[in-house]
Amino acid sequence: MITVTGMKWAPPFPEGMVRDMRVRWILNEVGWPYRVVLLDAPGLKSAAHRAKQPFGQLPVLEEDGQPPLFESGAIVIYVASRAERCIAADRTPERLQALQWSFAALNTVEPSLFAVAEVECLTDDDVVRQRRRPVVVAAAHERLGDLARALGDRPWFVGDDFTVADLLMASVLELAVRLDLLDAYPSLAVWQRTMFDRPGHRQAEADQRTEMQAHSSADMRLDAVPKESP
Ligand SMILES: N[C@@H](CCC(=O)N[C@@H](CS)C(=O)NCC(=O)O)C(=O)O
Repeated sequence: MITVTGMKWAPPFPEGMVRDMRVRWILNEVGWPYRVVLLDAPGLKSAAHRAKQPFGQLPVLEEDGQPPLFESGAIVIYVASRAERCIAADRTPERLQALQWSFAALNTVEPSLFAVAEVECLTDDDVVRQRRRPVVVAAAHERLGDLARALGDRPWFVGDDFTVADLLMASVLELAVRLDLLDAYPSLAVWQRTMFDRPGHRQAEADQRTEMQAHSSADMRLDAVPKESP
């Protein structure tokens, strides 16, 4: 059985967007059964978890007989490759393009959006925020404009079917949606919504939200006391 590590709770802004979403989504797409183990903050930072994820983060995918795997992009690509679904055939130009666009999502688009999120949500200093905001927003718009042009009105980033490139790009673009940056690119916004309307994503999001709503911010305090099992 496959186990995916999720987080007990997150604030409303990232709820439904925490990165185990990407793993649940690809597993739903390929139809592999899995269970989710939820960690609180002490669990995330524990030595036992760091032995699987050295940075004390999630997601991690565990499977009998395999070493634990971390990095959401690596996990998504691994599942798709092994299932031979949602990724073009091995040793074809389309496979390389699927990897190329996956890295573009995680390494080119996501950091520019994260820079905006950092200024909007994680910066306490108003002066720093006012100074940095126009710079990071302009940089994010440059990336989004380039991306919208690159996709044009095609339904998929690669070939003629849904791939990991679409899954990862749509996942990353959710940050742009929540930061009100994507409305400026109507076709990209519609594309992202279409990807998120896939049943595999809808199920993953509903599951993550349900689990998080059953927990509270107290679970994510580093001094959270482990609860006694009943
Ligand atoms: N590049 C990593 C990033 C993982 C990551 O940032 N995970 C967040 C949740 S979305 C996390 O575990 N945050 C808790 C922390 O960093 O303490 C991946 O894609 O797996």
